[in-house]
Amino acid sequence: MNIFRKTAVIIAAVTVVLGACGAKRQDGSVLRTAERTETLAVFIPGTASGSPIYEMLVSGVKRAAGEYPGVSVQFIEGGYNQAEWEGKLTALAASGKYDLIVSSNPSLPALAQSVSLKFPEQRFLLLDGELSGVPNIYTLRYNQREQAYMAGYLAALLIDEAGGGRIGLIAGQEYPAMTQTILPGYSEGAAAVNSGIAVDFRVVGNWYDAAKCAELAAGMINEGDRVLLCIAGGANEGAVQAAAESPSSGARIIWFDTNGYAVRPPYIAGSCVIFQDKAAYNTTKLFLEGTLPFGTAELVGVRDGYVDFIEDDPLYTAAVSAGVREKQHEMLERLRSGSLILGEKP
Ligand code: RBF
Repeated sequence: MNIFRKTAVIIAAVTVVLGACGAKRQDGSVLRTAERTETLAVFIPGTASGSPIYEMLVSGVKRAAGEYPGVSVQFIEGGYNQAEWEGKLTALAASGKYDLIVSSNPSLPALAQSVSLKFPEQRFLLLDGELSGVPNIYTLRYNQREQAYMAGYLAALLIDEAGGGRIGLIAGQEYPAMTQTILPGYSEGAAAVNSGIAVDFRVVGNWYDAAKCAELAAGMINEGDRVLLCIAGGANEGAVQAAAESPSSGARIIWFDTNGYAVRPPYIAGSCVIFQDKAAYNTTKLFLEGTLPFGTAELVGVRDGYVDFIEDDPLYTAAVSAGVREKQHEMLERLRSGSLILGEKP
């Protein structure tokens, strides 16, 4: 090895070792993990408890920040009055206290962009939303066509096994990701099994009212819905209660975002998950290491390890017949291997 190659190898090795210790300062020197002193705000658009997607946001950021002794995180619940969110975000930015505001919601990118007009230095890390080209905002969202397709496929398999019935989807509210991606993905998954199955779509009107959701779900079950996909945050428990109160109907719930089998066995027949805890952890760490690509919008799905269906839970095995599980597994393997490709928009 000549002297130039040797020097290059040594420089590369030193860079790798230093790089592993922490991020670079603007002058090129390296900031070690123990020296990081950022203050982060996690803005929860609603309340954390009961909403799987927000619980994962909180745990992921907590875990990342916990690896840096000097980094502090404040968790702020925005509440359910969506008209107040922009004002609350503006106050956080105006305080000048936070190096980064982390949040999760499809409506957040537009609000953050509006806040940025007054506070262009404020940086945002936004999950479950999309906006590219704004230099202080980074977004990451999930392929929810895949996530919803898995739910629809299972729902239709269960209907076929039961000898008929409708499938339902209960949403907290109507929003573009729901009407343009999740609902069509759910219908598409069901149609792949049986094109004759009708999808009954209903809206609670908020993300917390379990009593209203229970009433809605009971009505749907009475009218012949046998499988309900519930995406209504804290209101979901109402649908679970309605299914549990009508055991003779055979009604089953499909859980979205996290593993929900243990919520009420054996009424939860499927869990179509996004790994938002992992996304929140990884992206917060990238920020703390100085390498989060602000200005970009990422989309992650099954093949990236961020969307999947939980098959290895004994509660799933107990709740669903081997025949249905086998067919669901065969579809999941096609998605995981890439032989079935579902782009984000159906
Ligand atoms: N999902 C929840 O689980 N809880 C919520 O409080 C909640 N609030 C939302 C508010 C708005 C304005 C929008 C557009 C979506 C909300 N979602 C909520 C849905 C969430 O972003 C996501 O689509 C679902 O969790 C499915 O992954």
